[in-house]
Amino acid sequence: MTASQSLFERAKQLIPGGVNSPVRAFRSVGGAPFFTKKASGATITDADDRELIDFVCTWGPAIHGHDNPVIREAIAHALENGTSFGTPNPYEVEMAELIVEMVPSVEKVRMVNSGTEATMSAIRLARGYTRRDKIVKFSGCYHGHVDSLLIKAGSGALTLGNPDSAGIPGSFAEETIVLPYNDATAVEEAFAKYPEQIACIILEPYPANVGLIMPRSGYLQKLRDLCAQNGAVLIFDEVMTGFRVSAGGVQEREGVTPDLTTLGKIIGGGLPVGAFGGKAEIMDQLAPLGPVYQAGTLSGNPLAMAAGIAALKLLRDSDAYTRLEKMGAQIAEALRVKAAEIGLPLQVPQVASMFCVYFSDMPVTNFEEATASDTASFAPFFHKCLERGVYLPPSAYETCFISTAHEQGAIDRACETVSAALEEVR
Ligand code: HOZ
Repeated sequence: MTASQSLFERAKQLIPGGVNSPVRAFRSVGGAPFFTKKASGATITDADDRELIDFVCTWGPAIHGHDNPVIREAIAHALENGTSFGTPNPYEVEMAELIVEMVPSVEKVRMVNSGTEATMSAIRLARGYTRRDKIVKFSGCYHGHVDSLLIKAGSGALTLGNPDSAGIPGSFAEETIVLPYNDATAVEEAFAKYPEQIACIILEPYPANVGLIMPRSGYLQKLRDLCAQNGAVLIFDEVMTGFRVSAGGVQEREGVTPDLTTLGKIIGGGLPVGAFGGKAEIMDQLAPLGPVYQAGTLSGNPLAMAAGIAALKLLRDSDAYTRLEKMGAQIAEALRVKAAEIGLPLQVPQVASMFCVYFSDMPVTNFEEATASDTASFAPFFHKCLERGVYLPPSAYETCFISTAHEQGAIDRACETVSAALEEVR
């Protein structure tokens, strides 16, 4: 028995499914997960000393690769002064200044501890601000495991076949209107059907938990206009895309300004964090200024803030996005060229350092098309890559991430590997 197998056996006795987050369990690709004992740069090392080029990047946060020396130094420096204070601290102010400087729509921001907390708090704030109950989300968009948002959700919920989780009261679900992504008419109809009842529209502006879907031209601006016309709050969930597709996220790339934005992953530099921010007029509805309650013992934790500040400054003060865009384009092109050469129907959406593969002959524009793709072919592709030392997310519905630490060597090796794997699964 390998060290990973032995750890998994022990874990299964004590931890449900042996994992602390379901998508780690390899359920949809088969086999057992490996356990990671260390990670450095673009590489993770499993409990059996196997080295893998990592395209999961801790599901997004590791944009500078693992164990980046600048981030490690920032954490070590903060650690000298303590781990948690329960009072305001100077790091929180610097973090807020950086987020406001870099994310176009954010005038004020509050730190939380995860992306789930950020989206949960943002929809409460939208409801409190508008004094309305209904919310609109899109099928396949995943916003963490928030009750009202775990309906037609993506990510692990979809991977495991539970896009509508058990345990959500019917009365909660009734307040969530689920619409198809990329269909502006459906949104117009919802506003007509529920006049002055919709508090907010929340969406991943580039849905990245059902593969990776790009918005149709003009779609995001149309949502912006419809929210303005109908007095609803537009929330961009940029937990995955924030600081990933550009310094200012999708809103900067697309030139569309939401009212609120949720953030996470990269802003923690690898430590647990989340944030939500936006228009001061809305944010000032939060306690202690306003009537919308939201709190957290570890919010603004000094270690997480120090790590996140270092990560954001590295992005702001370098050519990281140019390099990431180039690496993303190279690997997507390698996949497309190989698929064309062997006559395999394959779609490879890619934006900056995010990409995915759909085994499909049609471009994928929404949840229905994503789930209609040949997801069964993903499992052998995943395992062929893993056998050759390339770790992709263990689900057809997750997005691959590249870090600045990948460099040319790792990308060249990965291009060869994914091409060889495609040939074998054809
Ligand atoms: N947002 C991540 C999935 N796309 C979270 C990973 C997890 O669920 O563990």
